Amino acid sequence: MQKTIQQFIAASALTFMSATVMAQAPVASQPATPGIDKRQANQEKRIAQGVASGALNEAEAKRMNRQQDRIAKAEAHAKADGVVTAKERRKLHRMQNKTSKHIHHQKHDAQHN
Ligand SMILES: [Ca+2]
Repeated sequence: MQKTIQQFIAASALTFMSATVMAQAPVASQPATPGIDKRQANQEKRIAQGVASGALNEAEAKRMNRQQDRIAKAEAHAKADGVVTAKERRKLHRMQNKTSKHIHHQKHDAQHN
C-alpha cells in the first residue's frame, strides 16, 4: 500500500515536470546564429594557431581579437530585439569575411605591423 502511494506521487511529479518543460519550450526560441557562431569559433582558433606557430605576433593577434569582439558585439546587438533578420545576418557574415581575409593575409605575409 505504502509503495503504491509513493509510486503514485513519483508518477505525478514526473507528469508535473514534463508539463512544466513543455510549457516553457516555446519561450526558449531565442534567435540563433549557429553559422556565425561556428565561423567565429573557427576564426578564434585560427588566431590562436597563428600565435602558437609564430605567424602572428602579439600586436596582430590583439588587433584580430578586437575585431572578433566587435563581431560578437554586433551579433548581440542584432539579437537584442529578438530577431536576426537576413540583413543583419549578411552584415555579420560580411564582417567575418573581412576578418577572415585579414587573418589569412597576416598569417601568410611577412611580419609587419
Ligand atoms: Ca535584430
